[in-house]
Amino acid sequence: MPGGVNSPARAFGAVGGEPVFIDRGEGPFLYDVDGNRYIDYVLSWGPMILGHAHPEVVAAIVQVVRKGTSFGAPTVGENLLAERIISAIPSVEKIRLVNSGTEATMSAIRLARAYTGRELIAKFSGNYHGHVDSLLVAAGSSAATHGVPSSPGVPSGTVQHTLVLRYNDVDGLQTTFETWGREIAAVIVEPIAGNMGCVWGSEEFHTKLRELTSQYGALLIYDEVMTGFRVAWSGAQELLGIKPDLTTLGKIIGGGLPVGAYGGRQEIMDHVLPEGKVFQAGTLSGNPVATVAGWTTLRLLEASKPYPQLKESTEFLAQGLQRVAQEAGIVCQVNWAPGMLTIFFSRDRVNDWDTASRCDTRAFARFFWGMLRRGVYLPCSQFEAMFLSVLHTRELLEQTIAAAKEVFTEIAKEGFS
Ligand code: KE4
Repeated sequence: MPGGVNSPARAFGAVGGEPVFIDRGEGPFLYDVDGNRYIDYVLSWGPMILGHAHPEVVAAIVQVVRKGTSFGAPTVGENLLAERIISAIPSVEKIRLVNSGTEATMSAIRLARAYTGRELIAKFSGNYHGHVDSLLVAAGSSAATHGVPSSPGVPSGTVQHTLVLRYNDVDGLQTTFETWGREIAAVIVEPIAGNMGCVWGSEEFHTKLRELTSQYGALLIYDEVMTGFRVAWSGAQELLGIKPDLTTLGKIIGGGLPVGAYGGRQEIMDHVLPEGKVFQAGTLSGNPVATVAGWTTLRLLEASKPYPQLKESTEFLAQGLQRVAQEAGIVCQVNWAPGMLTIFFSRDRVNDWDTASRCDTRAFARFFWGMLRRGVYLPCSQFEAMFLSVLHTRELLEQTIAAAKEVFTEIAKEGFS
């Protein structure tokens, strides 16, 4: 397998050395094949908000899988998952389940172009929306990590219809729409970015984006693959108070199995085949095993609504990390949202790709390895977010902060600042 991985995000290219091979997960922990235990802040890049191998999720999967894995025919289970997502997110009136976040964003883009009859798409540098050709331009996540923000193999003809704007640049939005507004089919955005590291879109930015897309007849697509059911029950759109036209989802809605989704206003979604003419299909879309894992995860989240606790835990960890870095003489910026955070090795506040890309990635790599050796498993890139589960107890957060204190002290002695 290229690089020994099935997704470049897992390769330790940005931090050096060989990836750890995981044998099993249990709650907030991972255990590698040598039996070492780690506090897991990757959580499969977001899905495992309830922790690994949650007994009720496992039991639901076992019960369903005994009846067969996939039929290629309608099932009750996919309707239950669709209904629960629709009931959770007011802007989503109708939804199509797919197998990944990439399929969700790819389909949402196609739908927006068909619905508006326009071709131009706008995205933001440092935002990552999966490996869709038309969106692999100035992308974040492992595209940025491995220094290929615009990938070989993407024809120039494909990306000539993609405008790349600067995240949080309100004036840039205004200028772009004054010039191109009537030709833009959709703007796709990570409402709280995670793929350049964690960066909030400002209230002014999101308000202006919603105003301009409405004014010029472009669709607003909130890519909540990462933030959906993580930062709040109804996602970042609940925290921001903005109603997008379409929302893309993934990760948590599959509970660790392959599920993505795109949904939104019924009169837009009714253009999707077979209701409408926009083609999109998938052999395993909505399959019984993946949908029951997702449905059970959402049922448990809805029952416990752990978001106040998740916010409090993330704030506690963010403040603790910032404090011990300062005490060790290490300058860094800790950006956080409920359930996710990033330690940026930067002197400047990080609020877009330009500032994120100036981080000291060598310092990050040194910090990463120091924490790994102390049993704390972080995302292997400066341009990713750490994730918390509902099982990351205060005790585990304190252990993490103590480990960080030791590592910051170590790297300060090595000349990092
Ligand atoms: P997937 O195709 O990987 O399921 O989803 C793509 C995607 C779309 N939109 C957002 C906001 C995302 O964060 C992602 C995927 N995120 C990366 C981690 N930042 C997945 C990790 C990986 O690529 O292995």
